[in-house]
Parts: sequence; structure tokens; C-alpha cells
Amino acid sequence: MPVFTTNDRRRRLLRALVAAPALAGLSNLLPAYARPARAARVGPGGASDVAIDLHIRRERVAIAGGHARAITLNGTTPGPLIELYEGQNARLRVHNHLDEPSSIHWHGILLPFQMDGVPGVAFPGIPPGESFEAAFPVRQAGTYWYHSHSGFQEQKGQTGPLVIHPAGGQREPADRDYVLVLNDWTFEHPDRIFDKLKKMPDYYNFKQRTVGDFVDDVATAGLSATLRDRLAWNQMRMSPRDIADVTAQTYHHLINGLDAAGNWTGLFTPGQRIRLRVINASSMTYYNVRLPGLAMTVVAADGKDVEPVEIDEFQIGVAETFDVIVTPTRDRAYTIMAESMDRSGYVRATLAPRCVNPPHCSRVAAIG
Ligand SMILES: [Cu+2]
Repeated sequence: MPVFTTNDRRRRLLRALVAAPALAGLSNLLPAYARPARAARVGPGGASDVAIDLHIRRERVAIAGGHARAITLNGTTPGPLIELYEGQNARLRVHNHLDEPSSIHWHGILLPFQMDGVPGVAFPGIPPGESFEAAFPVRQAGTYWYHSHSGFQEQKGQTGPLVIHPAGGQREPADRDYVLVLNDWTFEHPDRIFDKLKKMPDYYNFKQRTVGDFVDDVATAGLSATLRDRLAWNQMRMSPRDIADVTAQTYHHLINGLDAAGNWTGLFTPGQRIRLRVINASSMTYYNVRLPGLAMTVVAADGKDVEPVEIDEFQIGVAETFDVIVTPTRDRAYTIMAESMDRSGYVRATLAPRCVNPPHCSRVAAIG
């Protein structure tokens, strides 16, 4: 059952406030995950139509312990959480303030192909200074996301979460509902990364096999087996250490726009069921996600409900989404670890009964 605390009400009030045009600037004070994409939520199953404006800009942001020019959506990266309800008619309006063409692809969303947002396939792209509208009936539910489909804009931050609440209420109800957007951020220009990889595919791989490894392998497997192994890899022109093309040598991994030091924190009261909507909005990175001390129950994958299955860890590929339910019963903090598949980097976030760093804490009650 939904549980609304005083803070939830305060947050709703804040959301209502930021909707007022005169106070629009106030919303910039809120981090992305605390900002609504539209004026206010409608009730569960609400069929009222909704119009959402997304403004794409290139601007300087504080990110991963530094400052950089990123591509933002309504002032933040990742962009605002777009919440829709099954049965609504949605109008998603994208305004391109960049000096280059842009686009937003609605990942996993059922809509007319002309509105899918992939330049060169379904539409020509959004020219600089122009807008594009996707108007469609919402006929699905679940955890999705949106991102640029132009150049390397996605790598520069142009991504965001999109959640659709089911008309009949959640099959797996929860007391709290958090979105965790995983991103791999780099201060390098993506063109430069691409250029390096084209010339040397293992440019960022600092874990190559060495002469020492050869000596060790000979000691354990024998000379002929070791030579056979090296020969096989050479014939394939592959490296057994090729787990990720781009590593933490340049990547900073983020959850909801915050790195491990930023420590995004979701609050709970012991005993509450928490739904975590994990979205891998990274450009290249596969993550292993663990929540030490808490069993996770996967209830949805890529927006679709699945038979609940209890796990200790899951691996999430680029663009995948998983909804998991956790029920922390103890009055203590739990770490959410997302480690890159090649083990070169990680980002952690926290579920906690109390907030120690208010700007980075979120307290979202579940609805719908
Ligand atoms: Cu996509």
C-alpha cells in the first residue's frame, strides 16, 4: 500500500511549486531525480492527457567531481523522470537548443514509427532551433528510458528515465519507488574516444597479458598448452582480456548523475517494500549490480512483468532495465554496488533509514 510521509507531501508541494512559471527557476536547484517532467502526478489510472516539454541544451554542469559541458534535458543530466499512465494520451515535445541536429528516441515505447526518434530511419532529426512532437496513446506500462539517437550526444549526457504506471495498479506493489539511472560519463570528447578506438581497439585496456602471465601459464599448464592457447587467440586476432572497449581509465560511473563520492541515497523505513527501477543508460558499460545484505527479487525486465525471481546479483547490459523489489528490515544503511563488467570501475549508491547529505537524498513514495 502507498505510504506517504510528511516529506513526500512536501516533495509533492515542491513539485506543484516548480510548475508555476514564475518559479520555474527554482526547479534548477533540484537534482534531476527530484524534478518532475510535468506539473504534477495524476492519480493512479488517471486518463487525463499529458503534455511534456524537453529542452535540449549544451551547458556547464557539476559532474563526477568536476565541471564539464554536458548535454542536458531541462537543465540536468540525466534528464527529468517522465511519468506517464497507461491509457493517457501523451504529447512529448522536444526542443533542440543545440547548434547541431538532435533527436530523442523513446526506448521501448510503442508509438507511431514517425515519432520513434531515430534520424535517417523514421524521421530526419530535429534541426537546430526546432521542435518535434511525439503524440501517442500510452498503451503499455513499465520502466523505460529515452536518449539521443544523434552522433555521440548520448555519451555527453542526453538520456533520461521514463516510467509508465499500469492502469490496473502495480502487480507487485511497493511502499517506495526509486529510479536508478546508470551512466558512464567521460570528460573526454566522445569523438576523440571513437578516434582512438578506431586506431587501437584496446587503447583503454590496461589489463593486457604480459610476459609474466606467460611464465605463470607455462608453470601451471605446461609449455605446449600455453603456446596452443596463445596461438588460438592470435589466430582469432582477439584478446582474452577484451571485456570492455572503454574502461574506467576514462569513464566515471554514475547513478542518477552522481558518482560514488556523490552517493545517491534513497530513504526507507525498515520493513518497507522498495521497488528499484534500474536503467542502464550508459553508452558502453555492462554493470554487475549487487546489494550486499539484501535479497533482490526481479519483478520486471525491459518494462515487462516477469515471474518474480530472487537473486543476489544481476548483470545489466546497455539499454536494459530491471525492476527489483527489496525489503530492508533492519535500521541500517545498505550499499547498492554497480561494478563495470571489466571490473575497472564502479559506482555505489545507498538505501538508508536516514539522510546524511540532503541534496543527494530521495524519498519517493510509490503510487499506481
Ligand atoms: Cu535506445
